[in-house]
Amino acid sequence: MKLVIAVVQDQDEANLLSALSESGFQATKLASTGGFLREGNTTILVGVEEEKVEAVLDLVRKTCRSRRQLVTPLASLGRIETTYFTEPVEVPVGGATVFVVDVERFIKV
Ligand code: 2BA
Repeated sequence: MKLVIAVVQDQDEANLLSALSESGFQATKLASTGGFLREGNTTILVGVEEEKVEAVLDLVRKTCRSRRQLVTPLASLGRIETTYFTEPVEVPVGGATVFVVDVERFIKV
C-alpha cells in the first residue's frame, strides 16, 4: 500500500476531493501552511493500493492548476537590525507537490 501526500492550493482542494470521492478513493484533508509564502494551503492524504497510485495522480493533474503569486521578500540591511520590503516578485505555485510513500501497516480499528 502507498500513501499519496498532495500539497495543493486551497482553490483546487474542493475539486480534487470531489474527483477522488467520485472515483471511490478515501481521502483526508489537512489545513497546512507553506514554509516559503507562509500562506494557507491544503494537504490531502490518500491511502491506496500501489496499482491505483497513477489513477490518483491523474486526478491531481486534472484538478490542480499552476498559478503565479506575488510575494514581497524581506531583505536585511546588513548589520543594521532593520528589515525592509523589496520589490514584489512573482513565484509559480502548484499545481501540486506530491509525495508517494510506502505504508508499512494499514490498520482500521
Ligand atoms: P510554499 O513553501 O509557500 O511555496 C510556494 C511557492 O514558492 C513554491 O511553489 C515555489 O514556487 C516558491 N518557493 C518555495 N520556496 C522557495 C525558495 N526558497 N525560493 C524561491 N521560491 C520558492 P511549489 O513548489 O508549487 O510549492 C507549493 C507548496 O508545496 C509549498 O508552499 C509547500 O507548502 C509545499 N512544498 C513544496 N515543496 C516541498 C517540499 N520539498 N517539502 C515539503 N513541502 C513542499
